[in-house]
Amino acid sequence: MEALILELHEIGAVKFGNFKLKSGIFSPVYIDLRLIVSFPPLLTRIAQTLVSSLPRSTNFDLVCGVPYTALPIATVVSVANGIPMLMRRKEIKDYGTSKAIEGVFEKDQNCLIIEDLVTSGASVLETVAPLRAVGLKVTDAVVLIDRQQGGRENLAENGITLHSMIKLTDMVKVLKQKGKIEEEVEVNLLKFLEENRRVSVPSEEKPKPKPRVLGFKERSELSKNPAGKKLFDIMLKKETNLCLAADVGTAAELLDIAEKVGPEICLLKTHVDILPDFTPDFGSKLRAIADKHKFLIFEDRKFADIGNTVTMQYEGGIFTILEWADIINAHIISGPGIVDGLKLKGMPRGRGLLLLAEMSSAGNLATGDYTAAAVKIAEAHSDFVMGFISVNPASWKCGYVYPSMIHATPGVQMVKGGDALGQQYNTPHSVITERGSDIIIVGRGIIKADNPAETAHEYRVQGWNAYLEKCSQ
Ligand code: 5BU
Repeated sequence: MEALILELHEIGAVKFGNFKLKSGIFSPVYIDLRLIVSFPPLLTRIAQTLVSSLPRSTNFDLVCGVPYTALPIATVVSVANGIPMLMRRKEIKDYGTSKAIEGVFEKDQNCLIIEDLVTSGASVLETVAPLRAVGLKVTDAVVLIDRQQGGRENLAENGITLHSMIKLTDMVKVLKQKGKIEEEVEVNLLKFLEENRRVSVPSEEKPKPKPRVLGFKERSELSKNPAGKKLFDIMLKKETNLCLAADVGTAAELLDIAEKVGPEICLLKTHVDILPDFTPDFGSKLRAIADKHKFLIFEDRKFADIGNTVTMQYEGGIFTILEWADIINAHIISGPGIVDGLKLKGMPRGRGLLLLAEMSSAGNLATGDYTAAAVKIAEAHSDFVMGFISVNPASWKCGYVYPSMIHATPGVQMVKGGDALGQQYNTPHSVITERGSDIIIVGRGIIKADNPAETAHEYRVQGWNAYLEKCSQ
């Protein structure tokens, strides 16, 4: 053991000074065992000694290392002794199998916990909980170094016997004897241990994991709707989450601005019923521009009628929206039949639907239970519903948990404010980061600007940077 202590000191795994520990207390010694992966013979020796130091009566079928530092130790223990290993995920995926424990096991098998260093025992308990939750028995934990600060007692209270190879006091004694540290350091450390005999396990045993922000790439894979997938892919490829609300006076102006702003946007939103010069070839002309600049077309028709009527409104009339719009939207006021109706026509054409879960205008009624109902309907029709018109999805109690859905937000300008008719504006940064949206829909902020293309570029940069910031959090 003496040789091992000296070697750990030699490689710099034991440092003396003033260090803040995970538990929040300051310590005159810091032990960093992450280094041992760089010293294979040492790692092998540690793994061998760990198992041989256990009392014969210790009974286990499996081993599981506490992530991350003890993972290589557990792996070597497993391989050297032919004992199967399990891995506990620190971050549980929200896709795939979403398993907390990886590996093969049977209920009631005994699992030995392997840890590098124990202070309060909190990390060991974080690993024990999911193992016990899947039906495994955990009665013993073995640790390379016990800091003697309550870990043994805290674990015992949870039915776990702690076996340690090296106790901190022994380590300090050896280092002092071998002239590696001054007497003052030893005295200081023993005093510290005396004063911090019991570091309690934080009452919140496990810090609540912050939901990880998935990027558009992962979310594209989750989307079940072809238009949704396409939009995620365009956003990523073009690096833009800007949608232009092209509320201009004529179809000619619309095609003109689409051409100019096209390179900056992922989506162009229309209200075709405001165009006095609309002609049947409008759709194909806009489609050509969309294909050239790689953006999708969203007709903000806000269907609201019963299923049967919307099928006709979608496909027929003079606008023949189904022909040229990749995406449409709908209120849910009439119930889920509206989605069935639109889906009947849109699905075979690979179209997508955004449900109006919220609106941007002051005093609107799309809140609370109404928003929750929209989410429920979307869930039930995720093959056709690709997302929502939303204003503050981060606040949804019903669950902002649908990474497969795209959240597009109108009411966006560079400064917070509103217009004289109830429109309310938030900034691109706030919409994407604080409010949890994906796409900023900007109308007058761009079309009324002196240079719409340049202004669109500014919105694009702000929107995209906010997305990158969100992903890096
Ligand atoms: P603005 O010029 O950026 O205010 O235009 C906003 C656009 O978004 C406009 O076309 C509206 O019809 C559209 N919109 C909205 O403002 N608020 C909503 O809740 C919905 C759509 Br839904």
